[in-house]
Amino acid sequence: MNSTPHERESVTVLGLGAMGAALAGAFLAAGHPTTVWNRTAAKAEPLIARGAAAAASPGAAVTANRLIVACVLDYDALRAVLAGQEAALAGRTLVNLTSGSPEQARELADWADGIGLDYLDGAIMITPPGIGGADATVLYGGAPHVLARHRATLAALGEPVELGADAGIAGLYDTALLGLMWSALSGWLHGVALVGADGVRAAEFTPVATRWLSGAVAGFIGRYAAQADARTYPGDDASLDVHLAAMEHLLHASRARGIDTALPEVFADQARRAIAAGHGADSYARLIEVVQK
Ligand code: FVH
Repeated sequence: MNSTPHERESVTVLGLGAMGAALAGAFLAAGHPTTVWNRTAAKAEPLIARGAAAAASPGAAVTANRLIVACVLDYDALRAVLAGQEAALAGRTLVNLTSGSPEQARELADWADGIGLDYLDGAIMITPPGIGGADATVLYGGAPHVLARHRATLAALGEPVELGADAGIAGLYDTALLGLMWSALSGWLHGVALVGADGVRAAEFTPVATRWLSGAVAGFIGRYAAQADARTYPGDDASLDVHLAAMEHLLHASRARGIDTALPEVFADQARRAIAAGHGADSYARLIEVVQK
């Protein structure tokens, strides 16, 4: 039997920017009674029209529900919102989806612990239009029993991924994954520029690129993860010598087309340094030791 909306856990959302509004909208769509607060009150209106309750102050928002989800600009903004609410927050759960550093998350977790507030720190790995969709994942660090208690509610936002008890771990993964994303996006743009110089449209190149990334390259990463952990790098698939020769082709083709070579120079430089240190027969995973210095 389907549950009625009022059988769902109720939730407060603090912050109704692009992301906070999407979070509140996803809770409403999943049938969770939702109270919202935003510094600029007008941003609550579309959500009120969809059934959200508006809180007139952070204090009213905090006391409305046991579960509070916050998503504001940064940790300074969140601390400003929560200032003076310590007594009201005790005994509740704060799920902070504001981006920040692992250190900021750990500091906030210590503060929460000191006032008797359960705390989860989360990192949203999708943009607002994707919230609640199939590609949405949210990473969480914090006490496992707290995530277990609210998991069904938080699943309305995206697949919850539990990373462990350290409140800083989601922010750490977030920064690492964003670095991976920017590297991949810039690599794709370099490829678009390269083939584009010879008349190939981005839309023609991209299906080939995404097939390569999600299949072969994902497989390489899986193989090299085991090598990086074991600190052994057998170059039995492709040696660094082979990689560097191909990188030189990329540099040559880029220069010949007047394309910026800053990106390929980064990984060619790493490969040259590893080879100069005597590791030319090793796999690409050997470069972890260049990156780690
Ligand atoms: N948008 C995205 O794609 C990314 C995806 C990954 C996670 N991020 C993080 O989410 C946080 C919020 O991002 P956002 O996209 O919602 O940002 P804005 O639309 O700019 O909304 C900012 C909200 O923060 C409020 N705010 C700012 N300063 C204060 C303050 N001093 N006191 C109280 N609230 C404050 C702002 O309020 P207002 O300007 O509407 O009054 C908005 O509610 C962020 O950490 C991303 O990195 C999003």
